[in-house]
Amino acid sequence: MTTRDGYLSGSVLSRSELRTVWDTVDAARRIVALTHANPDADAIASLLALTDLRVRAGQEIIPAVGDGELPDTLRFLPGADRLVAPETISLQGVDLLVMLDCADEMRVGPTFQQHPEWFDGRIPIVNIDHHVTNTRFGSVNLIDPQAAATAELLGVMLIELGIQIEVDVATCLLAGIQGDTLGLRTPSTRARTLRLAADLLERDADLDTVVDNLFRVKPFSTIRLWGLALTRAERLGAIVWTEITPDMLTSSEAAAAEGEGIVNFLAGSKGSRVGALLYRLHDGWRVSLRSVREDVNVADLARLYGGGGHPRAAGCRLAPGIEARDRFLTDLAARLEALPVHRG
Ligand SMILES: [Mn+2]
Repeated sequence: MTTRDGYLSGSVLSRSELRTVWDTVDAARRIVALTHANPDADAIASLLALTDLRVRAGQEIIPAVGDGELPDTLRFLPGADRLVAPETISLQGVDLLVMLDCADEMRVGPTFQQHPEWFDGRIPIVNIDHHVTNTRFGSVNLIDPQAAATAELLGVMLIELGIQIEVDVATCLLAGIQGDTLGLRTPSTRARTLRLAADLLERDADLDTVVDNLFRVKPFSTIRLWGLALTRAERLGAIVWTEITPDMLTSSEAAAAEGEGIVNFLAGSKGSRVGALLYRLHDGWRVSLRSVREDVNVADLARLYGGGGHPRAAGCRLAPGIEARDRFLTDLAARLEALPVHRG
């Protein structure tokens, strides 16, 4: 238990607000809980944590992912077998929707397209999220942009309200936090995030399994693909780049998604300002750009080539051919050369 001031000092949250949200959930007879399409660890973990809590409380709860997908890498999460295919859900008797980690209703993807009537206000919606862009679409909203993860927000709520956190819930919440903070390393990781992680460990959260599944364990095909891609890495001015070709995927027996982390690795190359990974596709190139530097905004750069994204992670598409690739890299290198350098 916490002997500090608690999690709410300096927070946008108040205990009465947390109480209102939890009472609303508690009072429901039948809940459908939803999270966004293309779910990440935070989305699934938050959904499964809430589900476990409500099942233990004897409540009926139907958890689903907006596109029905559960990535293989997240099957280790306790309670993953409770997820229901969204197309099988009937709202008969459902008196509350709980939406987790969704900045807006559209983030549930196919479920929103197929069932706009679920979100027209007839069934109250509890909206629990940490995105600064959240549209507050719920009838009850619990939004904390200071939370590094929706799982952090849930954990703060449970501890502040004195609700018992069993080991499976602790493991889920820790996984959500670890996922959204890339292992407690992003700038969104605050003192509260670390304190909560410690509190979850005290409740026997399985850190080893979480870290293994999110960060350490990978198929051998991934290692072979990384080897092929890293062997080809080159520097051009302030860019460190490489490519992934269909041949490389065939010889490593990897899926293209297994190469996603390579570009982050390249971006950490000392003295470089941008990491670039170019996927050769049949109709052109898909480019991922990353920077770890304050003086480079890759979203601005990507927009020059018809793409977009975030300041640290962005992407664009290029026409097919080696010439298009080299023209892009030369142009990008020249633009970086022209960008003022400042440390930080
Ligand atoms: Mn999240």
